[in-house]
Amino acid sequence: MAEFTVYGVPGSPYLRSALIGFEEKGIAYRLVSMGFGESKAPEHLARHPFGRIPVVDHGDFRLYETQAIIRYLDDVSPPPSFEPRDIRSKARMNQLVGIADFYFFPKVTATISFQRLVVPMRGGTPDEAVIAAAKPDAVTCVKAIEALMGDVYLTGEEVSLADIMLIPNAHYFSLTPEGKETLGDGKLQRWVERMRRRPSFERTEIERLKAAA
Ligand SMILES: N[C@@H](CCC(=O)N[C@@H](CS)C(=O)NCC(=O)O)C(=O)O
Repeated sequence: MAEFTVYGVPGSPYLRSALIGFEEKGIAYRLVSMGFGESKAPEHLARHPFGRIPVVDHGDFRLYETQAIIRYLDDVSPPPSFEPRDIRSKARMNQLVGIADFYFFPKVTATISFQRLVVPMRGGTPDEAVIAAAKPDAVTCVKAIEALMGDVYLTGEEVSLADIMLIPNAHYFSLTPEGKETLGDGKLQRWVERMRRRPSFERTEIERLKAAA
């Protein structure tokens, strides 16, 4: 198989989902580690017109959008697949992927987790108004996911695309005071702990990615 090159900023949840996809499949990749703000530089806009990460090159084939990347990895590699065979479990997986993409990332990660974890890292003070306004959305996300998820992984006994898309976001949230309060030791928090123990999660830790860059 041609070589995979991944462009992204270590610490980004979407980059981590893509890398977990590689690690779960045991597919080798080379990470081109970018800095904050570099996603809007002309060099990166030539790769991704929306100025986002990750972007993946597989030989001369370029792909962006994390779901598309992980589904491609699934298609070019042998089973087990990231998609459950059962039709309703697959529908549930797609539903949970939608929740991760359209609700959890913009309404929880980009607000609470960003303010609590990223802003202080850059020397700033978290905006408490942004955090307070996002708390009801976070509660809705957690309750909705807990109502839909399976007992082991999100859509059954095996890791699916839904687990891979949600874990970086849910993990960041679990590190914040609001996350600890909302998740408690409930079903979603227990799933976060289960996902954290997987080698794919350990191998994509920000410190490890930075050290390898
Ligand atoms: N829909 C895109 C979203 C990717 C995305 O929002 N990535 C964030 C990092 S987690 C990003 O590129 N942020 C940089 C920016 O907005 O300038 C995907 O699935 O890949």
